[in-house]
Amino acid sequence: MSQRQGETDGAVKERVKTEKKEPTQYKVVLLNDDYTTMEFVVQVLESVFQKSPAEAYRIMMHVHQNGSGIAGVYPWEVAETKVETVTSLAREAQFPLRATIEEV
Ligand code: TYC
Repeated sequence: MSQRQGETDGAVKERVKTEKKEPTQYKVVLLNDDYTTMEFVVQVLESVFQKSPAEAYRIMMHVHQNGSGIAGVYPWEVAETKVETVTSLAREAQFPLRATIEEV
């Protein structure tokens, strides 16, 4: 064999990344409650999260039945702003609707 040390037929060893990368995207999660109206949640999903009426209704029902659900996935600052907007719209309408941020 005439191969030099460390070489194998021109193959280059690549390090396969297995570490988890820091998330650059965040889920905005809507939380269920007993007082916010379904209609208001659908309106919020349409106006703040740009969902179609059908998708907004589907997400709202998911939250209603499961306790929480993803309204959208965004970079950190966008997610933060969406949560603030939901919170202030809800406060204005006197509903206890809440949204939180989770890592993707
Ligand atoms: N559970 C509410 C009701 O029965 C509806 C609702 C859905 C509230 C989703 C909040 O994030 C929510 N009126």
